[in-house]
Amino acid sequence: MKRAVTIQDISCFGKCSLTVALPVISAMGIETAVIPTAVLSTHTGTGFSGYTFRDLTDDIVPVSEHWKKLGLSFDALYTGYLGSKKQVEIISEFIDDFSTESNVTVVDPVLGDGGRYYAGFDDEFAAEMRKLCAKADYIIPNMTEVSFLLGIPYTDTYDEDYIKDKLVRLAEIGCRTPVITGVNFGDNRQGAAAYDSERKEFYFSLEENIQRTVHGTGDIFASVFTGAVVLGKTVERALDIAVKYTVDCIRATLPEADEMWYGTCFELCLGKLIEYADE
Ligand code: PXL
Repeated sequence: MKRAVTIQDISCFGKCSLTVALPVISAMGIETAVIPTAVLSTHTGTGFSGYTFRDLTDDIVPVSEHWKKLGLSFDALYTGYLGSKKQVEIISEFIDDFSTESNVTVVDPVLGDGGRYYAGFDDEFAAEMRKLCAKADYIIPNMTEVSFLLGIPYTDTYDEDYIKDKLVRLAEIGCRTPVITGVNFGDNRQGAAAYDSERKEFYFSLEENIQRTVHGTGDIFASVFTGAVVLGKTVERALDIAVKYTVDCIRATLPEADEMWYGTCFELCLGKLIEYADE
């Protein structure tokens, strides 16, 4: 059986990070170990204020030391939302310890959305995250995160050449295959783009653009993409599966007015994900 470890926070309510990655990757038939980096009462995005935050940075090294003694190994090391610069440094060491010739490292550099940082993040934190990205085989930023990682202004208006140029610049950070999410060329499509810097090939996967923003779609996309790569899918296929599933989830959330304001109803689509992973 394939085995991944995902390292990110638990937002106890709000459907993101670990409460998405664990069910999604498990549903793809992959054992999913976790290292929770913090426990929050809710996510920090739109809709919530006054959330609690318990930092678990001090637990990461002991977990890692124990796993080293046990001789554990993983087919994927997948990081998401991380709470502090110190935590990024520690996780960077974890990646040094657990990455091998045959496994993959996926870094979702969670920094912000809509041109703005999430609460508590700034340029210094982005610089630390950029160093982590240099160690990854795959990074999965949205356009806001691309702008913070590259130190360029955020824009939501661009063409294919703009995206290709940014993908090449992201690869220059040191990551083999950058993936940009939320790509939309101003028409009725939205999706993701990737660049395999070894093969020098670009891939675009675009589906219907549903004109609603729901929280947690980045985590759904990154989890499915990671699972697909672990299952041995090509970058092109992993991109297609992750885009298709994310769109399914957004579509399934539209009628759920009670939940739409804080999260995405990915649970309603897990059955389809299993089909996509088998194709
Ligand atoms: O969805 C990314 C994410 C993960 N974890 C926490 C967050 C967010 C985005 O807002 O606040 C705690």
